[in-house]
Amino acid sequence: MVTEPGTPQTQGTGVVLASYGRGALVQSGDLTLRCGLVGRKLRLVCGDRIGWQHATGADGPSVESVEPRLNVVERIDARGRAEPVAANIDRLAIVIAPEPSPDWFLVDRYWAGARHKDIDALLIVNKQDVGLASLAASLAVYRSLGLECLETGCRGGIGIPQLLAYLASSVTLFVGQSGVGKSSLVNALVPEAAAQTAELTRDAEGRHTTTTARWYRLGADAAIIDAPGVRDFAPPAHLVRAAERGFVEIHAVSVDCKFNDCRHFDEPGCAVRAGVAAQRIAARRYESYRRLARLYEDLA
Ligand SMILES: Nc1nc2c(ncn2[C@@H]2O[C@H](COP(=O)(O)OP(=O)(O)OP(=O)(O)O)[C@@H](O)[C@H]2O)c(=O)[nH]1
Ligand SMILES: [Mg+2]
Ligand SMILES: [Zn+2]
Repeated sequence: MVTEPGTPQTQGTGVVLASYGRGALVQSGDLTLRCGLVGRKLRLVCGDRIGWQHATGADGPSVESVEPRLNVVERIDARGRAEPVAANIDRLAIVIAPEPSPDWFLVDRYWAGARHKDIDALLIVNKQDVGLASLAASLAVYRSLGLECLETGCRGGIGIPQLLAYLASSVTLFVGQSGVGKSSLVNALVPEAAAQTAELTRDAEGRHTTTTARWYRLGADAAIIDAPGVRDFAPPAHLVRAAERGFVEIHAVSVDCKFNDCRHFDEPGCAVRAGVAAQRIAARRYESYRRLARLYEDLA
């Protein structure tokens, strides 16, 4: 694009920092623009790559086009409908903490969702200053399954340089229960972020909280997206097989099940249940698998 010296830039490309109903906050080079949308069909989500234009006589810049998405991470709302959270993600960082105590089923669902979309996953274990002893046994299971686990503490900056190095050259979406410290981590990683943490925004009941996904640039070619504490998150496909694929250890032994279409519930000759009985597969992970598989059956 060519702009004459002195004239304001009238068009360009950029990334959606945050999406609102009929508008979006866009980063285009060094410009941060509040854009309207052209056309009624355009639906944007945080992380979208877009083209914008400021037409002569128009009130302000508008988003004109969206590049095809590499992927989109969705949550399932109360009515079972998929709602996009963010697009063009390289990695899902699942954040947990000793307080609020982890919902391991939710962790399993996030990880299964990432696997399903071929997105890298990372477990961030925050609030190290509070003490992580209560989580050690569960973390050992995830580490043995090959899930990277990094320990951090926003109080005292523990593990922040290591996390920063890990997140280089990629776009990472932070997810996890409300109050685990996602926004606090974003502020520790990107000092100018001013992400809204519990101290800054309190809802009617005096709690926190982040309400929309927000993109933050992390050096030249990396970014992190702070998402609201998503209580309900599900991988996309409504298939039992999809649930299975999300669990590395279950998927690995399923080839030895007697039936090809074994759901690993109560079928005879099931290698997965044999693995659980022999404690090669953690019973709690198997329970997560069953809950997710049943959820898929209910949605189908
Ligand atoms: N002790 C301790 N407290 C922390 C740490 N990180 C965050 N907190 C506190 O945990 C509370 C919640 O932090 P937030 O960053 O708002 O949590 P969040 O995950 O963004 O929450 P939602 O936006 O509601 O999803 C705040 O009171 C933080 O100060 C930490 O490493 N140690
Ligand atoms: Mg937050
Ligand atoms: Zn089976």
